Amino acid sequence: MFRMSLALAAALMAVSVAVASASTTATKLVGTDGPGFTIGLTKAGKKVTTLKAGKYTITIRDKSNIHNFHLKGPGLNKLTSVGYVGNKTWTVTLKKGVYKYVCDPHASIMKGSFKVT
Ligand SMILES: [Cu+2]
Repeated sequence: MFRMSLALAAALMAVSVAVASASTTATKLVGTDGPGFTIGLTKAGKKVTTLKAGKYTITIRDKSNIHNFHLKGPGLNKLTSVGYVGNKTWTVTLKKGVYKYVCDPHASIMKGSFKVT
């Protein structure tokens, strides 16, 4: 009887560990600005239009020293500096609402948005 409950406890623990690690795995996104007058956010190579609320890892590829990547939305306001060129990784928690990304010096033409549900 004792053996059985121990085995059961071990099995339950294994299940809860698996669930915990699955829920903390962040979805990967890629944000790119430059080298031309373009800005975008993709998930597995596709343009992001909607996302589920949760944790995300965003790799920013800032390819130009005249552009930047600025992401704003509920509980979030992150940006690279205009002069910066290179990659940055942001770990963010996206909440329900609309998020917008722009290149600050060219916000009228370099912009995009997506909805988090
Ligand atoms: Cu720009």
